Amino acid sequence: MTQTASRHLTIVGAGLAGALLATLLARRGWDIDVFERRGDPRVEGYAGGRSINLALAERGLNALRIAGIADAVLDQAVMMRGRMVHFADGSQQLQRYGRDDSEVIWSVSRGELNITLLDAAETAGAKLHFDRRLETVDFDASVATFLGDGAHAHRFQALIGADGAGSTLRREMNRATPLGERIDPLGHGYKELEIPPAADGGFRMEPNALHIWPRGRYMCIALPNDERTFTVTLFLPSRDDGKPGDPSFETVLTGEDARALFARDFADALPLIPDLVEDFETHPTGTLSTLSLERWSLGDKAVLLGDAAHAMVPFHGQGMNCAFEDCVALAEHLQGHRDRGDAFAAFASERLPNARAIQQMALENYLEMRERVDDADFLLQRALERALAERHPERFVPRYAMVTFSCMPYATAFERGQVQRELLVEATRGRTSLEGIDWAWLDAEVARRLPLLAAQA
Ligand code: FAD
Ligand code: 8RB
Repeated sequence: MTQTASRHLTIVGAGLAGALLATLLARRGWDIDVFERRGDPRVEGYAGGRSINLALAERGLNALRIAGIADAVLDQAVMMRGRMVHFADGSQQLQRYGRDDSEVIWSVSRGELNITLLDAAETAGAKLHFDRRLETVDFDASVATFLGDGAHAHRFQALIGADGAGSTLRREMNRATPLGERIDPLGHGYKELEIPPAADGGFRMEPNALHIWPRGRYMCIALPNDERTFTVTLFLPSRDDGKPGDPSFETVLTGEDARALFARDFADALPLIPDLVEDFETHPTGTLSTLSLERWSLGDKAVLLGDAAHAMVPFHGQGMNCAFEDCVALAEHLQGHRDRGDAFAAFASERLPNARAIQQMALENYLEMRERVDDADFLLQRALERALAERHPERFVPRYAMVTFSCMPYATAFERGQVQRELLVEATRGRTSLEGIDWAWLDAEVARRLPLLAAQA
């Protein structure tokens, strides 16, 4: 399709989504400028310094394959086969995520991933401009102003907002026409701590797992880094609930408070985190919220994607994966529509319901991770879920697997997940084991309520 004179796009933000989108579009012949607030991490080192890792799953990996960089990223990744649950009594149990090593997630370093993506974008022909922070946008004049050694006016045809949860483009679009923005704070925050390598240079815990310490109203997790460290994240309620012994960021204030909390609740992790007190006091406490908008685009002038459009809580490990899926979808809509405004609108109407679905599933996964992993009813439902998935692989796929190991629309995973959960609850009600389950009835209900996956795709 020819789009003379309108093959130019300006991307705001060279984070994960911005750099990937630039690659996808530049490879298809688009003329791309990317403006990034920070310096070039390939020159200055990755801002923030600390090693932060992310879980990469099938949706993100699929997008990286399309961009031709999946192998380069996997080379630096650590495989995570399942959850390693650390119980309060010190025992541990690996709960596999998938059927075998083809169903795993990957821990990747944000800094290294961003660098791989920036190299790919440049190789594809995108022009990257660092130390350029979007400040204001005049949509009538089609001029954006960027700051960084002075003010730079940039004439644009269209702006794509990949500038993250605190998006300036979103703020500017909202000023022009309200986007129907809503921010729902979770009421829980997080703190990152580090487990260094062991004295012999190896990992101090099982490397091929995502570690979870579920403790009811709060939890810790840890992801491996390829430098043989782990990044530990402590999630706690922000406010105190008044019950003695329930920790929150209001009561766990100092590094010593944190050490006491670990000694009581995460005793096996405490000796692995030598700088716990210092880490706790020097690292900022992060806040978590869900951002939703009713509209993502402004005519043919601007569109948002990734965290700028739909920041979510982290508990499904899908923020980046979803942002990458957005990039593939937007690139396809831009190729497929003659009119750019139509492409933006079609992109938003495809992705908005899917973003809502993963945002909701991410909220639900916090409960599952922090309190349900060691609950008897939950474990029985889990056992039945595995049995049904084996009996009906073409119909019954655990929700976690639909989200993590497939690229079916999130909204479909959400809907099928509801039906499956109802079945699991009905079939296990009042039971303590799978003995005596009415398999004939269950098999018939599965066939009746869950259409064949191939038929739905
Ligand atoms: P970002 O990656 O945040 O990029 C935004 C970019 O825009 C940045 O480079 C920023 O400097 C730039 N920018 C901002 N404002 C301006 C401006 N005014 N002008 C120019 N540039 C600007 N997701 C997962 O899928 N799995 C995980 O395991 C996971 N773990 C996470 C762990 C942590 C600690 C955090 C914080 C997030 C995690 N996420 C994870 C979520 C994931 O990081 C985000 O969903 C993803 O980075 C979104 O990509 P983005 O490009 O939309 O935003
Ligand atoms: N943002 C993850 C999962 C699901 C694991 C499971 C959960 C930390 C901030 Cl909390 C979390 C998952 O259900 O067994 N997969 O990947 C990543 C997670 O947290 C990331 C590291 C994180 N994201 C602000 C902190």
